[in-house]
Amino acid sequence: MAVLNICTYPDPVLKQKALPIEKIDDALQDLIRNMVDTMYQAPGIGLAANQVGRPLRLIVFDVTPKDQPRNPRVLINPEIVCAEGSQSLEEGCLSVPEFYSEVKRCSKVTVRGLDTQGNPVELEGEGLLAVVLQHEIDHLDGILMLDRISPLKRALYKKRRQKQLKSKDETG
Ligand code: GNR
Ligand code: NI
Repeated sequence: MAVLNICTYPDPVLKQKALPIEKIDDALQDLIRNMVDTMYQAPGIGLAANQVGRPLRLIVFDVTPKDQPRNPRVLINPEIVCAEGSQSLEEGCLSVPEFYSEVKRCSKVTVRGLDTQGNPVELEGEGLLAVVLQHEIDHLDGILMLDRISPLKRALYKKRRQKQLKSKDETG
């Protein structure tokens, strides 16, 4: 089991558009396992490859309630093929430390991609699952939840984060 380092704002890898995966090889299976371990250890309910410094189109997620058995899900080259309705849910992001905000998103999405064996899969999600799928696929396009809130809230967070990083730097 290996836990990877999670990149945080303003790491430039978070703004990169991730490239499609062309080969599902052992190195990729390794990355997938490590991303799943990293997600559970964080703990988080989703993780995109950009967040661990690999700009590849790969996401893992698990929205199962804590009192139920884990069900790690993996999507390679995920694409939203259908989106409808709207909902606002409070979100957090492992790459945006100490920030929570409601984000308005579609309430129902259909996503297509490949599973770990390269088989095509289609997944429909509502509620929290729909949110996580949109949040993770945003990461693959270099978009953070910060880009989906009001400019004022964003500016306030950026200022707070800069101070936080500066004080960390000073104290070592
Ligand atoms: O762990 C996470 N929780 C979460 C809660 C509400 C909406 C989205 C998320 S995703 C987040 C993990 C993360 O940063 N994934 O990219
Ligand atoms: Ni995130």
